[in-house]
Amino acid sequence: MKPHHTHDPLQPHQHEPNPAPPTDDSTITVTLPDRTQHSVTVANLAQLPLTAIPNCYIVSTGHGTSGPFTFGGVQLRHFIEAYLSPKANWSQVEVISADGFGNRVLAQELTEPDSDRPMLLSYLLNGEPLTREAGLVRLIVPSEKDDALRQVKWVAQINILA
Ligand SMILES: Nc1nc2c(c(=O)[nH]1)N[C@H]1C(S)=C(S)[C@@H](COP(=O)(O)O)O[C@H]1N2
Ligand SMILES: [Mo]
Repeated sequence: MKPHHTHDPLQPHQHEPNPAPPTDDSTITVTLPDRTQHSVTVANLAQLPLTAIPNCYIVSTGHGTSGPFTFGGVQLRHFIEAYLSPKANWSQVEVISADGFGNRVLAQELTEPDSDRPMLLSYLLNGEPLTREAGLVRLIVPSEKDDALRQVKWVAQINILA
């Protein structure tokens, strides 16, 4: 068992933001708890219910705050429910970019009942498709207000863990 204080690269405390897409490849692969893999496109995401969240800010400790933005996309929770059977157990999901930056989201973070500002796999910025430059598909965590360490651009892997 790992000691409790082990540094988790998917829960960073600071980070120099990468300004440009890491690759030309925008493929997204979801890995399910049974280890099967499926590729996901923006068109697949667009078939799931759309949630729009206004007044989102990207707060960079290095280069200032941008926004307000309305991000639109599929709730991370709805995405996971679409890929898993209702009885499937899962405990956390890793959302990782091709540049290695990523975030770990615990199942309990997605089930807090009063959240009207849920986490999104966002592909719309102010109603327009998110450009590859801006992330193409970006994890948006509206509850994160002090920095942007969870706002993962260029999502490439979504690993749902049992
Ligand atoms: N894939 C990826 N996402 C990332 C980063 C990164 O380096 N790579 N940097 C994070 C940090 S530290 C910041 S401040 C914001 C910057 O987002 P912006 O380019 O929209 O201002 O992206 C976050 N998401
Ligand atoms: Mo940042």
